[in-house]
Amino acid sequence: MEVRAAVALGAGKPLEVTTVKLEGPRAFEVLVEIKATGLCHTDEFTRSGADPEGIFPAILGHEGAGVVVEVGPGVTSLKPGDHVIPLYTPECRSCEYCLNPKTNLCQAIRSTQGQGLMPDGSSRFSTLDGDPILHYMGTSTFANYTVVPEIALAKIRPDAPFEKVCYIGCGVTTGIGAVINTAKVEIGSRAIVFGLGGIGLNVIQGLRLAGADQIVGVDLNPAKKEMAERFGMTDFVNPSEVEGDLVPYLVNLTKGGADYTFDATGNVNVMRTALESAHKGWGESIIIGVAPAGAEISTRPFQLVTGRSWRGTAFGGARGRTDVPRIVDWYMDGKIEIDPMITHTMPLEDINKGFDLMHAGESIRSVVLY
Ligand code: NAD
Ligand code: DAO
Ligand code: ZN
Repeated sequence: MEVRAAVALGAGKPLEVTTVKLEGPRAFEVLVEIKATGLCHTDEFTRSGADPEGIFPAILGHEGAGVVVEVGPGVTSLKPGDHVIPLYTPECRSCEYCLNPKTNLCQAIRSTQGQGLMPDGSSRFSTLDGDPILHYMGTSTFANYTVVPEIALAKIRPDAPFEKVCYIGCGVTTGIGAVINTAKVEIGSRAIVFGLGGIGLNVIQGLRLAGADQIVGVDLNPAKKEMAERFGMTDFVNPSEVEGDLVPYLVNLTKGGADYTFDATGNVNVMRTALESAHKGWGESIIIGVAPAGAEISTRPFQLVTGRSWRGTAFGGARGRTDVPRIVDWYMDGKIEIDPMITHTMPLEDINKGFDLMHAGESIRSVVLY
């Protein structure tokens, strides 16, 4: 079939909105009509060429929601008409990783997904001339139809609005999951969140959900303060207004250091500050941000010897087919908020404007509506 897609033709080039060919689903694959997709920094990381593993031409996008149109042979868990959220972290429920409760990093289709291919080693997308176009993160939601492995689709309730719950496909789950699944924050905790963008705001609402007493937000952009307060931030710190070292300032503000700190900037210097402002003896610092290629983190080992720990999280530690439908329920039940974070919507034709808004720091989330 012919579908409309925003194609990343090469590093640093604007996406080209065009018609491409999409082959139907093969065994254990599903054809999904994408109804809405968010624009995340990771798409931009790849589009811009900053991602050393970026491969082109490809159809980016990993924060979508849509409807199953057709299932390939062997698919048992989904049928046409089901509403779904594609998962860049699949959940096969049978690999060594899925069977280990300590991780969500299913490896069942890891190698082909990283090469922009379906699990059988081929692509379903091609140009009208028949030249292959690569998939991206196993999801390729910047197309109005896409083919996704069955194990990379979470079935969600049919009354959830696509244009809101698409954000659960990455940002919401990553932020809230970092708090609930990775840190396992206890009621009454003190926490610091570095970076109050699309991820950090969801860490903040995760902390509110978990019952944290103090939620400190740190951002260089003072315009982020108002929205973060709306989601539960109790204290705002702009590092450019702090005289002297930020670590002792934050340790003092949190009465000895935070129980939990979260990096949602991707800046390795911020990651160090986050670790060192965690409480001596028990503070945990969780890295969410994806640092530039080749970047390294450092601290004095004595920081760890004296009881702080440094951890990381991907997709908020969520097992997508199990956890994503629950998070959709939380949204529908009013336990979490999404609507205020979707600051812009646009048709696929204007997708590059969405990336311009991201660069200008004017959007939290832009969503493409098909
Ligand atoms: P964003 O650009 O919307 O937000 C980043 C925020 O950090 C901005 O508000 C910015 O002003 C602030 N900031 C930048 N430098 C700072 C500094 N030195 N001190 C304080 N604040 C600073 O980005 P986002 O969409 O929220 O993503 C955040 C990070 O999370 C990115 O690195 C992204 O790639 C990563 N990410 C990780 C996962 C995962 O599974 N681990 C998933 C999605 C995104
Ligand atoms: O299993 O080796 C692996 C890769 C897991 C990929 C997890 C990616 C999480 C961070 C990227 C940001 C996603 C938007
Ligand atoms: Zn698995």
